[in-house]
Amino acid sequence: MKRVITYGTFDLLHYGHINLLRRAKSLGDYLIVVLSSDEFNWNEKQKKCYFSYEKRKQLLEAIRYVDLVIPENSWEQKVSDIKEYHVDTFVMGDDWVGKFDFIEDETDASVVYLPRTPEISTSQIKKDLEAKKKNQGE
Ligand code: C2G
Repeated sequence: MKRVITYGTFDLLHYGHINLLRRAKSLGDYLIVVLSSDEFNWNEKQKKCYFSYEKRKQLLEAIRYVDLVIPENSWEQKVSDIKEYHVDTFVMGDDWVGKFDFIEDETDASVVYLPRTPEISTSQIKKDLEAKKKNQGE
């Protein structure tokens, strides 16, 4: 069984995330999503999530490509996660290109960066909602 792992906040979940998860799963048979905890998001990424960890986990677990969701509590857990779960392939969107190459030196896993889905992001969604609200107000 080929195991794939990926990391992220996945809030607000959108089709860019789904594209990433679908392609990640296509690289193996079992996809582990390591989901950033609320504390990790706030302390390390200054991201205030719209949905709590539990709600984001519930959403991800409903996605056909996802087999397991576990928490991400630190930047440093990737090597131990990969070893603990016998992961063959580590996948991230290419906005992270180069940032995790060390994983190939420290584990048996290969590192794959997949092209991001252009034009969609959580900040874009929030901007569009703000603009719509403003237009309706006028
Ligand atoms: N993504 C994508 N296309 C988008 C938006 C996101 O392919 N339009 C990908 C990102 O490249 C990432 C994944 O979806 O691989 C999750 O994105 P985020 O939730 O923004 O995750 P991030 O904040 O990058 O956290 O330790 C690693 C971090 O936890 C990654």
